[in-house]
Amino acid sequence: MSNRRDFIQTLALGSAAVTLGACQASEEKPENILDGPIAISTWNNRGANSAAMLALTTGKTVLDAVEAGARVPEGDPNDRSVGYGGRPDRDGHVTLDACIMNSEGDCGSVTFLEGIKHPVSVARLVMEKTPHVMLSGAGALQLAKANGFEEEDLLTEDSKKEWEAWKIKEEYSPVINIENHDTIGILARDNEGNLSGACTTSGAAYKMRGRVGDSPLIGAGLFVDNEVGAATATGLGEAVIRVCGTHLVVEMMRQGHSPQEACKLAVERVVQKNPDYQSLQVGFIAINKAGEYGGFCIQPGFEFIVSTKSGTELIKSKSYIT
Ligand code: SD4
Repeated sequence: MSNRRDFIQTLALGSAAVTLGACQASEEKPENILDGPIAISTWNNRGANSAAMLALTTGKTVLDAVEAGARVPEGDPNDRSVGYGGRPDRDGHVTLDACIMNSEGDCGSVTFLEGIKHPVSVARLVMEKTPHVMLSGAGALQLAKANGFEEEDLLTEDSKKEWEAWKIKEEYSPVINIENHDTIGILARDNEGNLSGACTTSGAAYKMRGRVGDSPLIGAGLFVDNEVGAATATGLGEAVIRVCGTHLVVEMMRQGHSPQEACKLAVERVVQKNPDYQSLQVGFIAINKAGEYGGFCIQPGFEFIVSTKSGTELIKSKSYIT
């Protein structure tokens, strides 16, 4: 709570005049409203927000902004949940999932993609250059290579060593929180209030070969409706898929809830549908057209990062379990 207040004070936005548009029906008091271009990402993806803000403030589109943001952790070998350096499946293969969605409702997605460092850009290719929404595995790789993407080994020495150590016991027990989640979901809003989003991950560490999580699924890991708002998810994909998590968040915003309240309601639905919720993490972040944002998760430990022209703030998410 104080974090949000501080942030709003820091940015001196208390007097910002904002039209609430689709969310005006809400009885809830608007909070966390920001002016101008905004980037918001899951976890401490500061570099991603910087890239997105650079794009938003240098004449690029809001779609360019989320793609540029998502590419930052994809290219970072030290980010063990995304792209190059991501933890492999149980057989030692790095398999990547990503999606992207623009303010017109166009979307593209790749799942089970191997050997390409920037799956979010391949997802954009699917959206812009094919009649489809989703391509998987060999087909996605074929499209990427046909469009000039270079095939490379994405398993770094460090990731390989960790996987070899894991193989001694071969227990699939994903640690529930920040210790091994830093998948990026990124949402952005341009000066005119147009929204886009992207989500990219190497998925759950040491998953079964072929496993696909929520991150590349439109409506689960990411959803954008430019009339209302946008949402993205992180955490245990299976739990997010079961409730069509981000579609649910956006629909809650359509009904008049603030992004904060919508994320909370979606987390409560995850909790209700997953009796083992105490042992798993799911976090949602959301933004609406007015520039209001929010986030909520099951376990303490999830954080998200918000940037405007005036500054960047890492925010500890409120959680269902306190
Ligand atoms: C998945 N949701 O594949 C992803 C994992 C994740 O931070 O978010 N990690 O289930």
